[in-house]
Amino acid sequence: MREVSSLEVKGDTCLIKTSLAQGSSPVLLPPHFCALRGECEVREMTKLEDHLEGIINIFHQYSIRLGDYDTLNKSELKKLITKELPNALKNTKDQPSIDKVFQELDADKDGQVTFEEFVVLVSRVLKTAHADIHKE
Ligand SMILES: [Ca+2]
Repeated sequence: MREVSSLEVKGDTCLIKTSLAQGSSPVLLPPHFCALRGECEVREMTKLEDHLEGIINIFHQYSIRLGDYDTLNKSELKKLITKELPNALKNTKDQPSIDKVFQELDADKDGQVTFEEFVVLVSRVLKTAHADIHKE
């Protein structure tokens, strides 16, 4: 069980900090988790759920910077790849490589990478990481 160390309501979102064995990790819960304003129903997240939500949080950290807050343009994708995936992807500082990744991910060719399109990259990185583990 996680122990809740602090609980804060911001607008209609609850910020709940829980204590984990490894340290403290903030968990942002969407409004439907809140039964009443000022009172939150705390649901314990599993490790996998925590990691999955972490992927969404990272996507949002970059998608909110420019233009549409929920999609990545090329410069946001470049920053995300350079800062967050420098070991998983090769040539992350090389513009032609970034252009290629962006084109591959932007399936509907609207010049923006949505979360659904971004998941393709996450899936590719995960599959490569899994294959690499079995090589050793
Ligand atoms: Ca797109």
